[in-house]
Amino acid sequence: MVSKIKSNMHFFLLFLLITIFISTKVSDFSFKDLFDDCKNVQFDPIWVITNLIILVLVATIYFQTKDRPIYLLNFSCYKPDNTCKVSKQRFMYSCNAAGTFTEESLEFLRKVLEKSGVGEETYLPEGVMRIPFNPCMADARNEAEEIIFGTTDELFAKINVKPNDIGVLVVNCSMFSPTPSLSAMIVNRYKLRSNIMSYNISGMGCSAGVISLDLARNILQVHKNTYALVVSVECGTLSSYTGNEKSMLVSNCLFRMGGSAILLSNKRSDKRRSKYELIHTIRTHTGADDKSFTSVTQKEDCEGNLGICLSKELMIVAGDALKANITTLGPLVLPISEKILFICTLVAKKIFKVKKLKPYIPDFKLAFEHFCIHAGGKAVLDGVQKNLLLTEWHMEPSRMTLFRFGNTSSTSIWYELAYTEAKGRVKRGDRVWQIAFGSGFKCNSAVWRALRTVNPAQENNPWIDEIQSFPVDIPREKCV
Ligand SMILES: *[C@@H]1O[C@H](CO)[C@@H](O)[C@H](O)[C@H]1NC(C)=O
Ligand SMILES: *[C@@H]1O[C@H](CO)[C@@H](O)[C@H](O)[C@H]1NC(C)=O
Ligand SMILES: *[C@@H]1O[C@H](CO)[C@@H](O)[C@H](O)[C@H]1NC(C)=O
Ligand SMILES: *[C@@H]1O[C@H](CO)[C@@H](O)[C@H](O)[C@H]1NC(C)=O
Ligand SMILES: CC(=O)N[C@H]1CO[C@H](CO)[C@@H](O)[C@@H]1O
Repeated sequence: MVSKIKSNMHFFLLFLLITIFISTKVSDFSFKDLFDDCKNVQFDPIWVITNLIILVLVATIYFQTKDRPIYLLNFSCYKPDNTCKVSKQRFMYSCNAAGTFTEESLEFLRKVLEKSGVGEETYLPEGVMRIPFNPCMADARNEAEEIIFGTTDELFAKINVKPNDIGVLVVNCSMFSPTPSLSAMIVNRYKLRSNIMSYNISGMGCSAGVISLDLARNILQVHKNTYALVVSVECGTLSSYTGNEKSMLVSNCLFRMGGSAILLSNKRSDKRRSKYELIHTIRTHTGADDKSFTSVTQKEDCEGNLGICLSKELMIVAGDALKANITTLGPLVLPISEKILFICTLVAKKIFKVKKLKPYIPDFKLAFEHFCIHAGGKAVLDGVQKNLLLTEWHMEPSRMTLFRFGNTSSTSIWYELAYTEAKGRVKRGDRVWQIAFGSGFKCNSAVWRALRTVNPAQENNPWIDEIQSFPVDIPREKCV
């Protein structure tokens, strides 16, 4: 209803202006007359005032119901300390030393690692790498603190906003929810104000980054003139698996530590100093389907070791969720020519029963310049590339993020955006599509428009020091 009123409002405003114009008694229309008339029209003051009041009223309603623009001021990604670096060799060494894995499992781990697209310089928390292996709550909390404060400190250094101005705080950490919560840790550290609206989301899987974004966006639509701080971290310390079930070993290999913090604003005056504007957030949840629901589960194996189990159907489920949401996103973002082609193919297929015709896959490269796809694993990236017909250039940020930082869960889409910036690819007006997948099964996307050309020389992000050495070649073979 509201959106209908909104879309009609433009016409209504125009209509009103025309009415006012005509009713100022410009009778026989010609430009010369108009000019003369303007000099000596007789305004009826009461009539003019009534019209003005109506105009102001309508304009107010229009601006009140219009969605507030949401700006991203700046964001930061966490770059862990060098002591946390794990090469494949060090990883295997720790697994060996842990003593809980059989020879067969170790061999399996090694194979998965080889083909995973994960490089030699990813990071794991110390709690996981320590020998002997016995992670505890204190380790997890240390890890969380280190990542959260590291990223948030960096973010505050980048932007000129007082912690006291922040009205909304969303913290998303999927596998770890201590008491007092992670959001309370942030409020305490930065002395945020007492009426802050804080949310700690957890257990939402790898797409939580976009979910927390969507939540912040909804809150910012209601509360005027505030800033929202969104922090995503992944704490793997307590969720690493020590059993020998193959389906649960996979995520051990891929998962790495990471964190990101972003600051959103709904003040119109912030447009000048912002990097991106949020255009759409779209969420799909296919959890009603049992196959989707059970595709990623945390459970105990037969020996009672807790771990995350990835089902064989994961890739199919992910493809379906993506397709569903593309169908929604397409009409919002695609240029007219692509929409017409799409409809024509559909009509040919459905009405004229042209059997051989393949469904038309719209060219999303026309709608976006940059793609940030959740780097869950190589198979996920390959699947998306095939579905969306993307080139290697478009996949580069995602593949390099997987290579350099591993599967950093909900934060990977921010490392990818940081890569794109570090490469100097972001130009004013560019559109960016962030796609995140997660357990549940969910596929969520966020669409951004760049408000300025990003100059990598002035940026500070985890890629800057080493960006010259990318892209690297990654062996192309089929894998998990
Ligand atoms: C943030 O989401 C990630 C994704 O987990 C999820 O694992 C993490 O749980 C969420 N964190 C938040 C904040 O929800
Ligand atoms: C948020 O933190 C509180 C404790 O401060 C906890 O009780 C609650 O379960 C947490 N919520 C989530 C979704 O983790
Ligand atoms: C990526 O890491 C998350 C968090 O541990 C995990 O839930 C997810 O299954 C991983 N993705 C893949 C494809 O392994
Ligand atoms: C974001 O932070 C970087 C510092 O890393 C700074 O150079 C840049 O100007 C900031 N961008 C905006 C739009 O404030
Ligand atoms: C098919 C499908 O589930 N599409 C969903 C994608 O996301 C939008 C926005 O949340 C939903 O409205 C659609 O139903």
